[in-house]
Amino acid sequence: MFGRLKKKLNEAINKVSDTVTDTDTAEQIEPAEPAQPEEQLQVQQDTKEQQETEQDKKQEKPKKEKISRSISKTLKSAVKVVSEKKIDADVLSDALWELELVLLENNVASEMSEAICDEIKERLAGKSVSRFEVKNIIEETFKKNVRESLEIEPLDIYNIIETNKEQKTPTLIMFLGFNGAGKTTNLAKLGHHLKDKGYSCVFAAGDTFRAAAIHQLEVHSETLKIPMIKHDYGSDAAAVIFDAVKHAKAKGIDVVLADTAGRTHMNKNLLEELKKIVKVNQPDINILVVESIAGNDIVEQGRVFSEAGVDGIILSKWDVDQKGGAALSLTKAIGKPIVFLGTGQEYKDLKEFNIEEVIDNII
Ligand SMILES: Nc1nc2c(ncn2[C@@H]2O[C@H](COP(=O)(O)OP(=O)(O)OP(=O)(O)O)[C@@H](O)[C@H]2O)c(=O)[nH]1
Ligand SMILES: [Mg+2]
Repeated sequence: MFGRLKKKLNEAINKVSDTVTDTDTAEQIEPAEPAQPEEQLQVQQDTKEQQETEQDKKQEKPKKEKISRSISKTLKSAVKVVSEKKIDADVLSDALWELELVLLENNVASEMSEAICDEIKERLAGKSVSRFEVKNIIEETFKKNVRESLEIEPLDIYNIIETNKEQKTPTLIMFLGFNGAGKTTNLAKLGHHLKDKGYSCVFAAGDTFRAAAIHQLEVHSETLKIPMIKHDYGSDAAAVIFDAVKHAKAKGIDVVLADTAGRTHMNKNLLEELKKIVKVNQPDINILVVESIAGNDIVEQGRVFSEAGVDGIILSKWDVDQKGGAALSLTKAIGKPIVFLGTGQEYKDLKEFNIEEVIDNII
């Protein structure tokens, strides 16, 4: 995940850095001195020279000291000459245009790509900065924007479960999403995860639509030793989930994990059915499962399923190395947090989402 974006981003950073190759010398000579705009540098230099000359007049310095001072002066002016090499606005524009294309190709939403490039331009154009600083500024700007897009109020599943437990009510977590997104598999993984944390669970076989869907969940139920409530194929999904919640209340089970049929925005009936399931059962948490490999489609999926209500996202198939920017665009588009990453096909392959880890993965 993000492998290609990372590679391209580094290529773009190198390209912009190449416009300031000469400033490498400045870094070697005086790495600690922050680069400054030309005028500012000149003013500072002049003031310093004035002060030094006045000081010289006041005190008669020994000859040796004067020599070392002149060496230091020569070094300083060398630094000044090389760090005065400004970044050419046109060259920078070209490089940033390429960076923007790379971001777009990787499904980073156009508003975010534009914002990143505009900010980099503002911070670099016409400035005298070292190659090292160019790299830092580009990385910083990118990370800042990614962090902002992912920093949405988190969904604390465990807190919701605990609060409901205090009121002796089960927590209903319902899985929504496109056909084949990974709903059933990640539902089973979450069941395994919650059981590991000491919560009791029951599955609700709410996909009464697709042939073999009930059987698929039943296999997970048997393997994980988590009970399951099911009706027949073709029956009312809202009623199955309702029964599972009733069962959980009667047995003091902490969490109901409800599967639903995969559906697309093309299928109005199935979307209406989903809204009905939500209305009847009022889930505590609706989890939208989207494939991280689905590209920008997931933004559209997010918007459609938001009509039924989405509280959090599971990004499935994170282990399949593909374009990653769409995930950032999705959270920004629907304003809901990514809660877990699906990282494989085994029960253990569910990872709590960590912003900093994802950011470090990109750059
Ligand atoms: N590599 C990988 N495969 C996954 C992941 N999550 C699910 N899958 C696979 O994706 C395929 C579809 O998963 P399901 O859980 O059946 O998807 P679904 O959304 O329930 O599908 P429908 O019920 O048909 O809409 C299966 O082969 C899963 O093993 C994941 O995180 N990584
Ligand atoms: Mg399914």
